[in-house]
Amino acid sequence: MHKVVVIGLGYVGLPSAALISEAGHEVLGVDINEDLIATLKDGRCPLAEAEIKKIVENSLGAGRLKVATRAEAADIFIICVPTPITENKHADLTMVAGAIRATAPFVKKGDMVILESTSPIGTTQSLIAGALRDKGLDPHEDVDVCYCPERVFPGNTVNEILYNDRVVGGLTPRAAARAKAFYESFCKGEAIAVSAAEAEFSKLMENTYRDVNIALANAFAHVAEAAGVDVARVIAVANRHPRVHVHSPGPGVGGHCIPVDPWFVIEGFPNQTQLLHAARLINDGQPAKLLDRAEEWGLQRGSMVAVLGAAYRGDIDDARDTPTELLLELLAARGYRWRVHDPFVKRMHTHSGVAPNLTADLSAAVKGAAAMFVMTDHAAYKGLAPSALGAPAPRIVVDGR
Ligand code: SAJ
Repeated sequence: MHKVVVIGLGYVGLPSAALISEAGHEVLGVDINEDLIATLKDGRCPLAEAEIKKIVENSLGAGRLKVATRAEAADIFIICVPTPITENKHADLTMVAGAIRATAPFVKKGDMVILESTSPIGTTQSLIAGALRDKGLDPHEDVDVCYCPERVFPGNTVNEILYNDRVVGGLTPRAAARAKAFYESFCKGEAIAVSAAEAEFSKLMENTYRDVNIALANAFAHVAEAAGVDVARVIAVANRHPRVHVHSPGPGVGGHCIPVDPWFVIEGFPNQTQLLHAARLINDGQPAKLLDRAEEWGLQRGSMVAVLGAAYRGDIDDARDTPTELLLELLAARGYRWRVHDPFVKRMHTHSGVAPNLTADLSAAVKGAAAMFVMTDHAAYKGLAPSALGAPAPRIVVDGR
């Protein structure tokens, strides 16, 4: 059993810390957010996902998981902080740099340091190993340094941490083997040992694969529209081929990963990534297609529109980098007024500062709207009859899903 410090108690770090503690390790969760630490010290989990709440509150209540705003000595350190992109699509690694700077003073000879945050290829070597070297530790000899990406699907986090296979990348084979043994002590999936750079690339490859496939589906939808055929029917028959799996066209891709991670590859390798770049532009261009379509159908600028769905995908409360935000920016730029309905999302941060005007009342959102845009595949929107809107249906309905 090990003493483990988990730095960054977000959607991934917090449930991971709880699951590691459930497996019998002694765990300290660390976060710079004092309000969060106060809430957790109170025994409460601020994340809404039911399974996360259950496991976190259990391990806090039983005293297996402790939390603090500062790290302390341990054998294993795991960094799970956000890695966003800047407005100019550059990887913003300030939180990883801050986390390793704050942690390095507690790392001693014989410890293992693991980065889980999605990062550009080479980050473990440059940032993590670099910070340890600055503290006088040899990252190849004195400490085992690893990159082990999280791969969880929000909404099913606990299951995916437990049952997904893990990629464990070491700066040295010894480090990878040690990480493999550690992950297999609390995960039921297999941990596959590779190099740190291979593990960094595999994470970016997985999410880029999804982005490019969704862009392909969106491109097929544009072709189908121009050809006058129903793209959903064509995809359904194409997918009867045993080796074809066309994804679903939609209003674009959201979340903290898929619209972000391909940029980490593009930034590092601009000459090798024309396809990746094109996919990003196609997916981010989807909200404009929807609004252009409504305007072709006669939507007048200045009018009120209803936007159904803030979450980036169905039946979750997560609105990070949602395509709805891109639509709102366009609505603002073209002089519209809007209301956004979502049954789950209570707060929505927008990069541009555009107000989301959120409501959980569907009839209030739709009342007096000249058009309605369906942006999220919430189950509640499926087969929604005009009579269920609680207000006269808008004349123009654009279903992005
Ligand atoms: N979407 C489509 N069409 C599709 C599938 C998805 O338009 O056919 C849209 C969704 O509506 C959403 C966006 O794409 O807006 C992204 O959704 P997603 O289903 O790809 O899932 P995420 O972003 O919640 O989680 C992904 C997962 N990665 C892969 O499936 C390769 C997850 O396993 C990762 O752990 C997660 O990113 C992450 O944290 O990196």
